[in-house]
Amino acid sequence: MTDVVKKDQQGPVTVTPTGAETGLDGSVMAQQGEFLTTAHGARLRDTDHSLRAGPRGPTLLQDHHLREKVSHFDHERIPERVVHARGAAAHGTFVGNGAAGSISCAEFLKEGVQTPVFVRFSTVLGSRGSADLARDTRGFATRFYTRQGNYDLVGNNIPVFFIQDGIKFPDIVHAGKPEPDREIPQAQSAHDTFWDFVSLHTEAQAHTMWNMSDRGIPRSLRTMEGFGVHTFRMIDADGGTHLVKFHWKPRQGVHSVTWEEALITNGVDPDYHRRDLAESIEAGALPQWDLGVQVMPDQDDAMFEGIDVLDPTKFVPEELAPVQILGTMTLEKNPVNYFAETEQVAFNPSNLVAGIDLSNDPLLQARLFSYLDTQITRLGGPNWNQIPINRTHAPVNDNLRDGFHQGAVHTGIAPYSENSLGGGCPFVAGDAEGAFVDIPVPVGPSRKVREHPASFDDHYSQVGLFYRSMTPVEQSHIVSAYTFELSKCLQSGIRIRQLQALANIDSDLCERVAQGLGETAPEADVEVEQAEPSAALSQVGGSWPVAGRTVGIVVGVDPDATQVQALRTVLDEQGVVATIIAPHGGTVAGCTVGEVYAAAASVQFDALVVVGAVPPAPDAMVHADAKAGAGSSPTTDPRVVKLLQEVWRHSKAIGSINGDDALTAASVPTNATGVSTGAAAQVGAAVLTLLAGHRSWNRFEA
Ligand code: HDE
Repeated sequence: MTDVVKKDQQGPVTVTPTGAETGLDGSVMAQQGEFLTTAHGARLRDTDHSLRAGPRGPTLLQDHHLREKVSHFDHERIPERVVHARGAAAHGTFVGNGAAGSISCAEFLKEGVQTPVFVRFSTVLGSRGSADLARDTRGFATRFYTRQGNYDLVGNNIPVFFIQDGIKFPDIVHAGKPEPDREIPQAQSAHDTFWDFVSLHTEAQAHTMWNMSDRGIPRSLRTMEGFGVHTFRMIDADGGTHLVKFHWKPRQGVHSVTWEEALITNGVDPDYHRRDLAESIEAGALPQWDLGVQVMPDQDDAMFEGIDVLDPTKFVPEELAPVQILGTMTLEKNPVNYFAETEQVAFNPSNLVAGIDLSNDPLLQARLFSYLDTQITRLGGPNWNQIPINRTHAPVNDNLRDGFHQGAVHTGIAPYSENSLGGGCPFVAGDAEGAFVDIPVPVGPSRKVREHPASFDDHYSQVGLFYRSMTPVEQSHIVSAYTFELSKCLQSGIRIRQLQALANIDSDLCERVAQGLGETAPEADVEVEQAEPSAALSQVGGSWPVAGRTVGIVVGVDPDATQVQALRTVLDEQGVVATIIAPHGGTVAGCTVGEVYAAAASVQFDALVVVGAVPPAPDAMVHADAKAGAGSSPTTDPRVVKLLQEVWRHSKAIGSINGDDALTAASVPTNATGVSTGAAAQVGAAVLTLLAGHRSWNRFEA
């Protein structure tokens, strides 16, 4: 192979379609030899000219190379995922810590066991080319290539779901996707059909509230929590069963962007999340999550502390069941090829291993059918398990045969059980051989019905709980999000119906949104039992590692090199990624320029430090840029003014090392919260402290 796989990349492990390790280098699965060939290996002399009847004549049907090349190109696209079409993925390793011992016999959770993983993050509503910072739920799907077969934990970054029964999934997705007449809006819930659905189906209010909160616009895929959503069942070595809810806790903390940052990002860098993930892995700032479970007794009524754990619109507050950490996942390598890996990976909640089983959650039950079914169309037949990224690392002997794109060359004549002609092989396995067990749990006396249990009728108590668990600044983001989204609904009936739902959730929330919409806030029309707020839900107030966070250092043509270098050293020591922003490219103050004024966007940075004077550069269009909102100043480049104004509005840390003129030009008070001035050591230390808290939250309330 002539093309190079970069250091930060890794392809699928080379196992055969039936799971046998080949031990071969991944390059055997890629292009071979140095000559251009046809698909069947014949070397080609010319790929620039079609075969024609003379240089000015018609093209001949005989041109096998033209037909093969164009025909293959014609079929390069496969159907995008009907949901979660836009995604980004990475390879990594999960290491169990053994704490699962008393609840699950799953081998990959045992202490020190290392399991390769492939994780795909996604947005739900947008199509494959949509922007990353849509207000939406994020998919968080993890495949564990365990020695007992693939285990797929196909979760989201929000612990509750829109619907209680999988039969409603096509309805919510049809409502959330772009409206079918004009196919707009792309990747957005701010439109009539979405709010029509959620205001009519009030079970959707819980998930909608999470989406309207800062959780709907994550800062990075690295700073998202993950949730299994449904309740699952774990089986211990003695056959005891436990109900669990899965959590992924990001080591970097749970952080979001502001709505204005999301809008700017979608314009200046619609690939922001996938770029951030890939670049952090490339830079060695490896994203990590702890996997944990909330454990609940496996009782016949599936109730825990008054919460119906089979209702996927409900979550269990961590105060009621703490998250017990079972191991840690580190993402270490980027995929080599987006299509082969990130696009073709096919997750399936039915991929289970011994020690983990399902609950009766009716949403989960429908998924067990859907994922298998959808791959048959998306990946063109029943053999999608044989695509390299989907291959298990465990031996496969499944008696499944033939079908489109069969990659295995099966031997023998008896692919049926039981047989005598194949010597009885394959044999069924017992407990000692690690067989998967469908754990026998009581079903209880029942009738065949299309009904939900009465406990599914409470659509509001936890939604109010969530809102009241937020700090004031987070609550005002929620108010703004509802107001924005509902103001985009053309039908007033939908707005009013949603206000009624808000009135049932929280009267303060309802009044504030109603005021923004110019409507009258209705009174609640259902009685809701108030649940205790959960402090664990807020993203404000903690302190997190700063490694991997980004700081822009804005300089003029001739800054004080000692100060710039000193600041860089302080930041580098903590693993913070510093970028020099200068009037021109190349080198300034002995440092490579990362961004020029013309290209730098505030949303790339968690903090900004100005070093020295930053007068308008020769390419500054003072009047035009000023018109775009920057304001003109004889002392400061308008692009820098704009950067500072945005960073100020977004409550990010700002520093000045003899750069006060620029701050003044941007109307940033030098003595305000989250603004530090002085020499490099002092400003660097202050910026690091502010980064650890993510934002200067109280600036929002100012
Ligand atoms: Fe999915 N979902 N889903 N979903 N889902 C798909 O499967 C579906 C649900 C989730 O990165 C599809 O391979 C039904 C809940 C993620 O490849 C499809 C129902 C949760 C991903 C499908 C649900 C999810 C998908 C589309 C209701 C969070 C992306 C392509 C019963 C716990 C996986 C595909 C990836 C993808 C169906 C509900 C998460 C159509 C019918 C709840 C993260 O099969």
